[in-house]
Amino acid sequence: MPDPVIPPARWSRRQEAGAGSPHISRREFVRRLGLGAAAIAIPGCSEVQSPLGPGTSPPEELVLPAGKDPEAFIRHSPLEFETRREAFGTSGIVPYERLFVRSNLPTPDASVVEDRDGWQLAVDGVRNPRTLTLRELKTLGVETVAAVLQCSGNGRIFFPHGAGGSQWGVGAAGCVVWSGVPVRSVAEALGGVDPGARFTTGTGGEAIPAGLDRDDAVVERSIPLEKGMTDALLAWEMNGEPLPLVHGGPLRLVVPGYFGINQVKYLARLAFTRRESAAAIMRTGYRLRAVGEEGAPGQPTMWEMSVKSWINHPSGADATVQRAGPVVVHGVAFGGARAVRRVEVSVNRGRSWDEARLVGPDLGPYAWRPFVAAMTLPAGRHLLVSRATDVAGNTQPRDRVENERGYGNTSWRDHAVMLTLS
Ligand SMILES: Nc1nc2c(c(=O)[nH]1)N[C@H]1C(S)=C(S)[C@@H](COP(=O)(O)O)O[C@H]1N2
Ligand SMILES: [Mo]
Repeated sequence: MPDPVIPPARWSRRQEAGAGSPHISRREFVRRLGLGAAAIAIPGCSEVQSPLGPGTSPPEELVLPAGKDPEAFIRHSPLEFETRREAFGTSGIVPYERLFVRSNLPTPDASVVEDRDGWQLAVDGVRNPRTLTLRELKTLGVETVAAVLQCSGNGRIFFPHGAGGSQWGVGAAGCVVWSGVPVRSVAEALGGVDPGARFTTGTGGEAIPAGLDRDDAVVERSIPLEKGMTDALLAWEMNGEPLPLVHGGPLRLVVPGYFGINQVKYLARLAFTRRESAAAIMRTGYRLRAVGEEGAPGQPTMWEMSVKSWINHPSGADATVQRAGPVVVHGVAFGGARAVRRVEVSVNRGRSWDEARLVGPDLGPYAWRPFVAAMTLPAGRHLLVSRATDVAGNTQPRDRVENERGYGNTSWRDHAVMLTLS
C-alpha cells in the first residue's frame, strides 16, 4: 500500500513514469514529448483531475483533430478526446466525427497519409522476412470486422483512489468497421511463422521523442500468437474510408475483442516472437495489479475485454428536461472477447431488472449492439443502470475490481445515469 502521507494521485504519478518506465518521472516524460504546457494533462498523468490547475490549458483550448465534431467530445489532453454519452447515437457504428482519440505519443506528420500505398511494414519471425508496402499487402487478401475499440482506462473516473491517467467516463470507446488483410494471410505469404514463435508483436511507427529511451516510449504490444493468427487484421480502412491519421492511418493492427492498447496504430513492424516485447508499455505498463503496486511482467496484461454496457440516453441535458411518463432508454452493450446475449435495465438500483431489446443489425461477436428499453416513470429522480450478459453466461458485475491504474471497469453501478423527471 502507498505511504499514507502521499496523496494517492501523487503516488501513482511517481509509480508510473512515461508508459510505465521505472527510469524517468511522468512529468519528465511529458516534458520530453515537447507538447508544451497543455501537455501536463498527457497520458496517464493524474493532473487531468484538475484540468484548470496551474500550468494546464483550459480544456476548451485543446484542439480537436481535423473533422471531429466539436460538440461530441470531452477534451482531456492534446492527444485524448472522449466521446460524450449523448454523442454515441443508436446506429451501432460510431462515425469518425465522434470517435474518441487516445494517443500515447505525438501523431506522425500528415505526410504519411499522402502516399498511403507507399507505407512500409517490416515483417519478422517468418520463414522469409521482408518489408512489404501497403500496396503489396493489399494483394494478399481482404477481410472486414466490426469491433469495439475501447481504452483499458475507460471508466477510470469512477475509481475512488485517484488512479493516474485521463479520467475517462464511458466514452473512451467506440464501435467501428475495419477492413484489411488478415495477419494470418501475411504470415502464410511469407512462408509461415518461425517454429517456437508464441506471440504476435506489433510496433507503432511514431518517431521516438528526443531524449527518450526507445523501450520507454515505443508503442509495441504482444498478443498470443494464436489470437494474431485467428482474427487479427492489418487494417487500412475504417468505416468505409481510408484509415484516418489520428486513428492509425495508413495501417493499423486490429485485434478484435482486445483492449485499445493492442490495436497498434501506424504499424511499422509485425513480428512473430518467442517472447513478449520488452517495451515498458508491455513489460510493466497495462498490467492489472492491486492499488499501490508497481507494474511487473507477471501480472495480467490488458488483452481480452469483458462484457459491458451503459446507458447513453437520457443523459446530459436530456436527463433533466424530461417529463414524467413514457421514457425510451437506450445504450450500448458488448461482450468483449465474445458476443453479447442480453441486456437488462433497472430503475431501482438493481433490486429488479427488466429485459431490454437489442436493436439494429447484429454485426458479429466483437461489435457492440444498441439496446432499448421503453418504460413509464413517475416524476422524481431515478437512477438508471444496465447490465449485460455474454453468450458464455458472464454478467456484468455490480462492483468494479479495484486496481492501481483504474483499468477494465465493467461495474454496472459505476456507469449509472441519474434522470430527473418533472
Ligand atoms: N502507435 C500507437 N498505437 C496506439 C496508441 C498510440 O499512442 N500509438 N495508443 C493506444 C491506445 S492506449 C488506445 S486506447 C488506442 C486508441 O485508438 P484511437 O486513438 O484510434 O481511438 O490506440 C492504441 N494504439
Ligand atoms: Mo488506451
